[in-house]
Amino acid sequence: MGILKPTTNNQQPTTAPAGRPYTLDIVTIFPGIIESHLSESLIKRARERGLLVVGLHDLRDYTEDRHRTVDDAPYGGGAGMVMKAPPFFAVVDAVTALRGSKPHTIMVTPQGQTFSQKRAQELAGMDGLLILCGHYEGVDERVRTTLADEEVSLGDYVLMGGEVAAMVMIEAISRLLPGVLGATEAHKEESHYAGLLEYPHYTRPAEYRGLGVPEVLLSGNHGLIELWRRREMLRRTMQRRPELLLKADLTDDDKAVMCELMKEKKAKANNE
Ligand code: 6GU
Repeated sequence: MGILKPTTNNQQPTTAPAGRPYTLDIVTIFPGIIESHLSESLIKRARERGLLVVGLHDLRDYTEDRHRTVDDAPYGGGAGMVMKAPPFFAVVDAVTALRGSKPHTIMVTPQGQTFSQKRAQELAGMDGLLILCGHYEGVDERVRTTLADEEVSLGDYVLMGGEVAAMVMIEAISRLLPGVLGATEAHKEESHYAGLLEYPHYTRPAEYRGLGVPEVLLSGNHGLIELWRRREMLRRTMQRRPELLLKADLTDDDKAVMCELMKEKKAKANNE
């Protein structure tokens, strides 16, 4: 498989793209794993609307031998195989020619810096991205040092290959591109909501198997509902991820609510 062309359809984009589309190039020996992910739902729609242009590149298309070999035994001996440098150099050259300049290049590897929402935001602000997925025991060091601008990991555990990690990054970045999310969802990304966990959501029925819905949500009083939601965001964040509060944008009202929540908690503990 060569380059996956951006999806074309006859529909007019519902929103005109703000500028040039974001270009996302992915290099892998398992393009099939990633292809389905790029052809569904939110990412599919972003491509159809011209917000996102995707190139999926099979590393084996850039080998020169009959067997399309991408790995070899390590110099110095030892178990396992190492992914060869030349196919990576060739594919990066091809992507550079295709896009007019070399995109910011990320190697996904458990040795990288841990991925985060903040990094996703920064990467979404670039023109595009080239993601290199590694496999086997490792990748020739010259790929990391010469081709990759950075190495990124999802966390402290080891996956079999970089494809799933790349998909996580693609999804986190794509939803932040201008126009990809609807107005309401995009609003939540803004500072008011950022940095805190979400409040609980409910929808009909109002009672199900004896389980109710908080009265305030049925009241129609939007001011009270806003206050309740903010309070529940603070409550959840305090309970589950208190360290997030250090970086969150908190108003004086928030701090007052947090004091109340702490008193509530103390009173409860005393009653038990
Ligand atoms: Cl980016 N790659 C692999 N192979 N394993 C991982 C990872 C990446 N992030 C966490 N574990």
